[in-house]
Amino acid sequence: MKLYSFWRSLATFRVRIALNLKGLAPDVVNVDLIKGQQHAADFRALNPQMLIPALIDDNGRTLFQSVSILEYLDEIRPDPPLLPREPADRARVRALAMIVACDAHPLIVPRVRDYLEKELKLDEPTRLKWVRHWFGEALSALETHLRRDPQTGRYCHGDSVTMADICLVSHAVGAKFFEMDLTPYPTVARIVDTCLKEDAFARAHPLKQPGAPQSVTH
Ligand SMILES: N[C@@H](CCC(=O)N[C@@H](CS)C(=O)NCC(=O)O)C(=O)O
Repeated sequence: MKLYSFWRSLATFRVRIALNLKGLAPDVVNVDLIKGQQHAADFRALNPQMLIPALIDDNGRTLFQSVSILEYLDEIRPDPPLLPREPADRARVRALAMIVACDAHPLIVPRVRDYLEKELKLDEPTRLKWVRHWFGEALSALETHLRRDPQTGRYCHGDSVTMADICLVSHAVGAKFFEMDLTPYPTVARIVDTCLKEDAFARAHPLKQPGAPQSVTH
């Protein structure tokens, strides 16, 4: 397998966590999003959306979209499972994951921030306000869901890691990159701290990847 990755990419962070949980270690190809390498012709041919992650599987097929890749990895390597067994539980886990992957993350990615800067001419404080707003909206919704639902346990759903935790951690780590305080979201913060103590999460952390700086301030 081959993973197209960049240290800072939160969507790729999700896939790295799942790969670690499943004991898979693909070759890694760096796509430097800061240098704009996602727009290079060869990568565009691979993923017309010009986004990472992309994963080439053992049969040479190119997979894209992080949540789709998480589901794929779970299907080819069911152990440990990333989804619970019961349909309603699976729906809850997917819904928590989608708050991050479908509703929040798309609003803060480089192409959106570039558009705000270069097309709409928004200054940096205004752009930061945008990014923090959308991170906060999702954190607040996640906190409410997690705090009030008795199915929340050590992790987002019971006492096993699921794809909800993977997405939650990617979101919280991204929020920290923009210097957001997680104190108003204590359940989120507790679960994220628990996950990041685990090797599969810790090794996948953006700041542990090749080329990453020591720390990030947006
Ligand atoms: N929904 C996609 C999002 C992929 C995405 O936006 N990836 C970002 C990095 S986290 C990217 O490649 N951005 C490049 C750009 O915005 O130009 C997924 O979950 O895989």
